[in-house]
Amino acid sequence: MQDLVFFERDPFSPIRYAYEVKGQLHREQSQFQEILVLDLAHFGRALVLDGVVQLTERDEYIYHEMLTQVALHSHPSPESVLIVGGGDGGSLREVAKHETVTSIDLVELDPKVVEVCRRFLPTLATSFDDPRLSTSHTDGAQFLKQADQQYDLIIVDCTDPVGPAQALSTREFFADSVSCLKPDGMFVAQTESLHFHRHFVAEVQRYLSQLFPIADLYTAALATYAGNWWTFSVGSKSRDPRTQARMCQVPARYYSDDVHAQSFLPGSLYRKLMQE
Ligand code: AG3
Repeated sequence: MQDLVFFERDPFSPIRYAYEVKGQLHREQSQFQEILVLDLAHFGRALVLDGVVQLTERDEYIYHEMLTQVALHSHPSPESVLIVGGGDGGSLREVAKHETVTSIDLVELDPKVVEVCRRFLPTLATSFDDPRLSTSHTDGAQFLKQADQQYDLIIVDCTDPVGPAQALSTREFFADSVSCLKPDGMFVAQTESLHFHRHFVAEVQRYLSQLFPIADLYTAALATYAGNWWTFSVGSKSRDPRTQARMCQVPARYYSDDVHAQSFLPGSLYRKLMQE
């Protein structure tokens, strides 16, 4: 019998992944996108939006811990956190580990993503009933433009910067984020791969360095996303994100004190990236 194979349709990547599939758990067309949950042979369950793999159980913890825990540990006492996107609950699960956090706003455009992930990805969707959480289903860029609140931390856990998520990597969106952060607040976003999207990463870094006193970049190696050398871009109003304000004090499988320090791009590589 022939293997069942899922071909990823990733318009933002120059290669195409083929995943061996054990079964399809769910498929629906929401108002915004096609939502698919697959059971993959090597990677566990996967969430696929409009043909692009958003996470697999195999390495989602590396992505979600790194997206959230670095900034959470660079801040001495993060209380109010905004998550833009992140409807699968993976980033929320990480933020909820911190007892200092008293309020979490999750702004996820598509309510169906939350519904589907609560049903099929229980190891990610652990914290949707957390009493500190308020969820809004609206566009993240619009939300920030109208927000009159200030956060300690803004985390952007979005899809690729094509289609609806494009608005989340513009200079305007970053500028709105600056206005919605407290004086020692921090911004962090997933910003694609250094192998395939170097110019995009450099553009984000340029905008952040124009708007924040500190802009920086760290990476993690992920098997799931084409390009693999995955980047996380930080903008900070006062604190150096390379320095932990608190030692790691939450359960984590990948993140740790030495991982924090070593995940940042060495200075020589950072300068080369910014030159071109
Ligand atoms: N965040 C998107 C990662 C980028 C996926 N891109 C790709 N496969 N080309 C995923 C949301 C997880 N919380």
